[in-house]
Amino acid sequence: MSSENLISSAIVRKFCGKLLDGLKLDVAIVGGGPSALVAARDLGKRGLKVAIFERKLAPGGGTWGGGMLFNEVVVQDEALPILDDFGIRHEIIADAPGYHTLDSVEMASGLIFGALQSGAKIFNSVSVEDIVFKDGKVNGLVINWTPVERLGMHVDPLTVIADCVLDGTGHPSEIIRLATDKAKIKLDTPTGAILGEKPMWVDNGEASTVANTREYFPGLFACGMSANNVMGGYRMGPVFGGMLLSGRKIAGLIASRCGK
Ligand code: 48F
Repeated sequence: MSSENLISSAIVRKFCGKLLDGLKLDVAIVGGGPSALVAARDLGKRGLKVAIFERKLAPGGGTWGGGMLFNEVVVQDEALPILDDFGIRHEIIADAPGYHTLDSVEMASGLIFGALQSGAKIFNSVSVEDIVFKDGKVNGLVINWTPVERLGMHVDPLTVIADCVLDGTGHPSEIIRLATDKAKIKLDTPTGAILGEKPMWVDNGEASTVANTREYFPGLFACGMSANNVMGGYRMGPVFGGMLLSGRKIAGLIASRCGK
């Protein structure tokens, strides 16, 4: 066999094995932002079969660009143990007690690396376009290649079955939106619907991100900005402690749901 052929067949075989294994999961996570990456790592470490489906080529969500493309972000004291678990460096801000800066590229790459090293899989350039909904429960995801989605090609998708689905899609809460629009489910919110994100209020937004991180319908969970959008929390901009703590909280909730 030629080198060209050996290389190509190795990639195809390896990827197909990974995809086959990813078609039935304990936890299917949509979106690879910071909250989802922390959740994936914590769940992977607990031995759960978990995969992230991320629309973009590069996972990491809103972490890469820092604040307005100044590639530094801020976290609070409470989130430092999570950064330390991933081996991501941070620096105290002398004149802002309780706050620390870190390089946003180190954060994005560190979170991705940590999630993968825990055993979680990441399928990038894959968009989730629908949910599997059977017997009154969310049972999984409907996936397709992002280029297929972007080009509007008429190509049928594949499905992933999962015990738990985590919406980590950020501000739009895409999966919970699909569930309310198409499956007509009532969420565990005061109105049964998505309340919608409020404008910026840093301290309030950070606290509500963690408080709003939970299960909103049997088998359907939300973390990060998605949770905040569902429960009408405030936004907070380039401070990321709440996102990291949200990922850790949801992993704990899902793991106890799965008996791990
Ligand atoms: O928004 P995002 O970074 O998620 P997050 O964990 O973090 C929010 C912060 O980055 C920032 C903030 C912090 O203060 O406010 O915004 O809530 O990442 C969400 C990821 O989900 C992907 C999207 O490409 C992004 O990388 N995504 C969204 N919808 C889909 C999706 C979908 N339908 N299928 C696959 N991926």
